[in-house]
Amino acid sequence: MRRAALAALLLKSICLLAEGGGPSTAIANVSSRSTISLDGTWNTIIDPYETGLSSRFYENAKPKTKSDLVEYDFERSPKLHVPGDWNTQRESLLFYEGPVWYQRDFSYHKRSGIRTFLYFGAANYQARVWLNGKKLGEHVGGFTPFDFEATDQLDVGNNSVVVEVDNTRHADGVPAMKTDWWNYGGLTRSVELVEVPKTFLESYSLQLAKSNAGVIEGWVQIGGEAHAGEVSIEIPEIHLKQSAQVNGSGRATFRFSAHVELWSPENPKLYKVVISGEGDSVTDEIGFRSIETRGTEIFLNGKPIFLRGISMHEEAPFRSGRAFSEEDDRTLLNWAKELGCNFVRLAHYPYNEEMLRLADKMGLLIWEEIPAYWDIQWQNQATLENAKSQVREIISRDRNRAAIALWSMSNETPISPERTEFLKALAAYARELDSTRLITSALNHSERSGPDTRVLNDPLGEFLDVLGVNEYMGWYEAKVEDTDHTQWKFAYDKPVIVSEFGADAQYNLHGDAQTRFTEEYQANIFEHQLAMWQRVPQVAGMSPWLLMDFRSPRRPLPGIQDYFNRKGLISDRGQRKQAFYVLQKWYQEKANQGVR
Ligand code: GCB
Repeated sequence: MRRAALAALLLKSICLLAEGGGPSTAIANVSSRSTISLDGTWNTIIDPYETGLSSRFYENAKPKTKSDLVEYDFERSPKLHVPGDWNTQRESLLFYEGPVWYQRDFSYHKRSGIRTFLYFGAANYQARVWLNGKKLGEHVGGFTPFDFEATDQLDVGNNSVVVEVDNTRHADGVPAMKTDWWNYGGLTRSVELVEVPKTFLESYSLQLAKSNAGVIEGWVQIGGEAHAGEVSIEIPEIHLKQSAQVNGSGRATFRFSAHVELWSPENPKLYKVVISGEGDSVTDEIGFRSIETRGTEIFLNGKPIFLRGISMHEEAPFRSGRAFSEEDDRTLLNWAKELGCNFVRLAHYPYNEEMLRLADKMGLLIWEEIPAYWDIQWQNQATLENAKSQVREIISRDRNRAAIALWSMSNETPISPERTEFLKALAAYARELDSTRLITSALNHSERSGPDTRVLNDPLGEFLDVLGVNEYMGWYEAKVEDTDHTQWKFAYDKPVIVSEFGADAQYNLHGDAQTRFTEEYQANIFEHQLAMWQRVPQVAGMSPWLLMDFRSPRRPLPGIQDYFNRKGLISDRGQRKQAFYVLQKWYQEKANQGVR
C-alpha cells in the first residue's frame, strides 16, 4: 500500500514536469544565452524531519511583530556554496541523506519582451522550487538539467528563491537504494536565470546524415508562439547559410550538402554554427562525424576504430566531492588523454555539460549513461517514466556533441523478463529521440560452458547496438590465472566493449602480486585481463574500472579504503599507480598498430 502510494506520488511529480503540455526539456545550450548566475553563497537549513513543508520555509518569512512565531531564519542559517554537494562542504553532512532547504536573494530588472527561466544544471535527487513564495515546480532525477519559467513571478528589484533539495534514496527511484558511489546531495551544478525572447529557439539538432558524409541534417524547435517564419543555419567558416520554414508545430527541418572536415579524436574539428530565426539567435560549436556498427566492429567516419577507453566517476580530483568546474573536468580528461585514451565511459549517470563540451574539444569519444543501476523496480510504470525523463533530458542537452558515441541505458542489471522489457522500452525511447548514436548497456551475466569458456547470452543484447561487458575475474571471482585460458563467446554478433574490469589498490601499498590491495596485485590483474581480451576478436573497445579512486559508502575497510573505492589507476590525490602504466603501455601499442 505504502509502495503504491509512493509510486503514485512519483508519477505525479514527474507529471508535474509536463504541465503546460508536452514533456519538459530544459532550454538547450544555455551557455550561449543571456544569463544571470545565481551561483555563490546560499542560506541553508538542514531539515531531517521535513518540517519545512508544513512550516512553509518557502515563504522565507520574518516575524512582523515581536509576538509572531517563525521558527526558522534563512538569513541567520549556515551557508553552502552552489554549485556543490553538501556532503563535502560540512563535516557533519558527509553521510547526510534527507531534505536541505536552500535560499538566496537576488535583484532583477525585468525587461519587456523577455521571458526568464530559472535553470538548474542538476539537483540530487529531488527538487522543489519556489520563487517569492510561489511554487514554480518540482523535478526528479539527480543528474539532468531542468528549468521553470519565472517571468510572471519575478519582482522588480529584490527576489527570493527557495529550493528544497532531497537526496533520500527511494526503492522506486533511478537509481534505487544501492549504488557503489556517494549519494552527494544538493544543488550540485550551476543555477542561473536564462533570458530569451518571447518566441525563442528552444532546441536543435544538427549532424551528419547517417551514411552520407556530404550531407548535414537536423531540426530547430521553436518555443513559444511560432510565427511560421524562417529559421536559418549559418556555418561562417565554410560560407554556408541555409534556411527552412517553421511548420505549425514550431519545427523547421534541414537537409543540405556541405563539405566539412570530419570530427575525430585525432582531429576534433568544431565549427561555429549560428542559428537564427523568430527574432532569436544562438551560437554553438559543433563537430560533424558518423558513428555506426558493421558486424562486430565500430566505425567512426566510415573507418573501423578501437575504443581505447577508461571508466570514470564525476568526482573532483584532489578535494573529492562532486566535480563541477571546468578545472575539475579538464584534469580528469587530461589524465584520460595521458593514459592514451580516445574514449571515456562516463559511468553511471549524466555528468555536467562542460565535461561533454570539453570532450568535444579534446577529441574524446564518450559513453554517457542513465543511472538504471543494479536492481530497480522493473515492473513499476512510474520508475520507467522516471528513467525515460532522464533519457529525454540528457539527449536534449547533449545531442549536438560530436563526442557522444554511445547512450548507455543501464549497468549490471539482473536478468528477468521484466527488466528486459523495461530496458527494451528505454532503448526504443532513446532511439526515437536520437537515432544516430549507438545504444548500449553494461552487462555482467555470463554462463560457463565447459571449464574454459564463458558465454554472454543476456536477452537484452538483442536490443543493443554494442554489448558492454563488466567482469571481475581475479578480484570478485575466479583466479587471475584463469584469465590465461578463458575464452569468451557472445550470443550476438555485435561489437563488444569491455566496460569494466579492475581491482582495488591503495596508492603506495606494495607487496607481491598475490597480496590484495597492493599496486602489484592491481597491475597483475591488468596484465592478465588485457592479455585475455586481446584474444577476443569481437572486442571493439574497453573502459576498465577506473580512472580515479572515488568515495563509496560500501567501502569501509580502515586504513585502505576509508570509504573510497580504490580501483582507480590514479588515487584521489592524483598519484598514478603501477596499473596506470600497464594500461598506458598497452594503449600505446594499440595506437601504434593502427586499428584493431
Ligand atoms: C561494478 C560496478 C561499479 C562498481 C565496481 C566495483 O561492477 O559497475 O559501479 O564500482 O563494480 O568496484 O565493484
